[in-house]
Amino acid sequence: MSTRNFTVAFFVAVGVLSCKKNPPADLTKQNIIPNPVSATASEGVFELTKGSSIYTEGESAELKQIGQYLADKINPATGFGLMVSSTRGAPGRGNIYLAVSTTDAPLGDEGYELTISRDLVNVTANKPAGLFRAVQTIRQLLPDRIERSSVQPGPWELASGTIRDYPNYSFRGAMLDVGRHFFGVEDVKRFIDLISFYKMNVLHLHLTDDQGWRIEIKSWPNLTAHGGSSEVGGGKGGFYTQEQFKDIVKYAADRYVTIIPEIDTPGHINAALASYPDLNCNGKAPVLYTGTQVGFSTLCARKDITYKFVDDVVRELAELTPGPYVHIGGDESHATKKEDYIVYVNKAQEIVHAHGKQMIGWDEISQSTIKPNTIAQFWSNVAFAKAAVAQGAKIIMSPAKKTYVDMKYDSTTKLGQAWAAYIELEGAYSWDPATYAEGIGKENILGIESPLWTETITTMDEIEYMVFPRMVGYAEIGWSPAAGRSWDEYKVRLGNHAGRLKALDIDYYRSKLVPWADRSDSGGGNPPASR
Ligand code: NGO
Repeated sequence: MSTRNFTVAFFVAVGVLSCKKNPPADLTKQNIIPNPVSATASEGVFELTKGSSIYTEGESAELKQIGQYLADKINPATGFGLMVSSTRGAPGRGNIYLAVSTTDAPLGDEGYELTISRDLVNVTANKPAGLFRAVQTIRQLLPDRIERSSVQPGPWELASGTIRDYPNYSFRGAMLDVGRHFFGVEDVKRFIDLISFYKMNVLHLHLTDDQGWRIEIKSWPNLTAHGGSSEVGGGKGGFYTQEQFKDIVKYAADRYVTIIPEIDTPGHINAALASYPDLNCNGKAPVLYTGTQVGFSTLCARKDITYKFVDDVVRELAELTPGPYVHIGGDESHATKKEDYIVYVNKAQEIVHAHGKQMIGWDEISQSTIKPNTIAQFWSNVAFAKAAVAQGAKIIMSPAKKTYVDMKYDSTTKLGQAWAAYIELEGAYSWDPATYAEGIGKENILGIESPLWTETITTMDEIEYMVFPRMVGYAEIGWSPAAGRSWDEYKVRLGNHAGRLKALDIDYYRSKLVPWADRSDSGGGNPPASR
C-alpha cells in the first residue's frame, strides 16, 4: 500500500469507527427542515442493513412506486440494493414499512406518522402523498452522505421515536420563469427533485412572456416555431413539445407536485403577437423582443380571434395538465385599457372554467369580476389582493419583498434585480403569510409560492444560487406551524444542513448570517466567479 493509499484507508477507517461511536442524536434533536409538527424520542436506534427491505401495504402500485423511490434514494450511498415488496400487515425486524392504513384526521392529505423502533421503521398516512412526504423525512434522518451517488461508509442508523407531521398550508409552491430564459426538461426535473425534498407540492411554470413562448400549442404552431426562438439577451430560446411537457407533469406527479401552467395574458405577450399578426389590433406583427422592459404588449381585447386563441391554448393546456389550475397571468398589462382588461379577464375566466379548471391570476385580476373559486396571486398590490378576498377568492402569497428569489441577497449579489428589496435569508424566513398584509388572514390564504424570474438567470447553477437556501425557508414557512418559528433557531438548523446541501450538490449562497456547520468558506458546489 502506498503512503497515500494508507492515509486514505486510515481516514476511512477512522470515519467508520467514529460513525459507530456517534449514534444519532435523539429524535427530538434531529436536524429536519421543514421542522416537523411533533417528535418524541424513545430508546435505541434502528439500523438499516443489507438485509433490510422496504415493504408496502397491499398490492397498490402507487405505494410500490413510493417504496421504489425511497429505495432509489438510499441504494446508491448504502450499496445495499434494498428491494421493495408488498405485504399484508407489518413485516419482521429490520425493515421499512409504508402503509396507507389510517383514518387520522389531523394528518390530512399529506401528513404522516413515522414510528421508528429498534425493529422497524413504520410509516402510516391517510394518502400516498403523506408517505412520500415521510420518505423525505427518512432521508433527512439518515446521515448527509445518504444523498451521495457513490457507496459511502455506514452505519445507517435512525434515532427512534415518533414523528407526527402535516402541513400548515395545502399549497407550497415555487415558480420558474422559463419565458425570459429557457430551461430544458432535465433542469426542470432537478428543480422538482429539490423542491419536493423540502415537501413542496406545486411548481408553477411561467411558460410565456414577451421574450418567448415555451409550450407547443398544436393549433397555433407558430407560437413556438417563431415565438419560441428568442430569449432575453438574444439567445436561441427553446420550448417544450407537448410530449416533453407531459413528461414533466408525470415526473412532478410522481413526486406529488402539481404543475401549474401559466400563459401570461393580456400583457407580457409579445412573443405571441410576433407569431400571429391577427392577434394585434393593427394586424401587424411586431419583431421578437429580447430586452427586459415590461408593460408594452397587449392582446387585442376587442377582437374575436383573441378569444379563439385563448380558448385553443387553454383547451390544449387543460388536456396536458391533470392539476386543477390554469394561470392566465394578468400582471402589468399597462398597454391594455382598463375597461379592456376587465372584459378580457372576465372572458378568460369563462374559458378556463369551460375547460374544467380553476383560474389563477396575479393580484391585478381582482379589478374584474372574479369568481370565488378563482385564485389571486398576491405579488405587489395589497389593495388588489384585498379586493380579491372581498370577492371570495383565496390568495397565494408571493409578496415580491419576501418571496421573489430573483431579488439580490444584498448589494454585492451579481445576479438578480433589486427593485422590490434585497432579500437576505433572515428577511426571507422571518415573516408570516397570515399576518403579512392587514386584512388578509390565514382563512383567506391558500398557501405560499416563491417565484424565480429569470431576466438575469441563464444556467442551472445560477438558478440554484438564487433559489437556495431561501427556498428551504419558504418550504418551512409553508409546512411547519407558525407558532414558535424563530430565525435564531432556524439559522442553526440551516447551518447544520450544510452537509446535506453539499451532498445534494446544490450550488447555494453561503450567507454570513448562518453558522454553517461545515465551517468551510468555499460553499456547496462551485459558484461561477462572476457572482
Ligand atoms: C414582476 C413582473 C415580472 C418580472 C418580475 C421581476 C410580476 C408578477 N410581473 O412580477 O414580469 O419578471 O417582477 O422581479
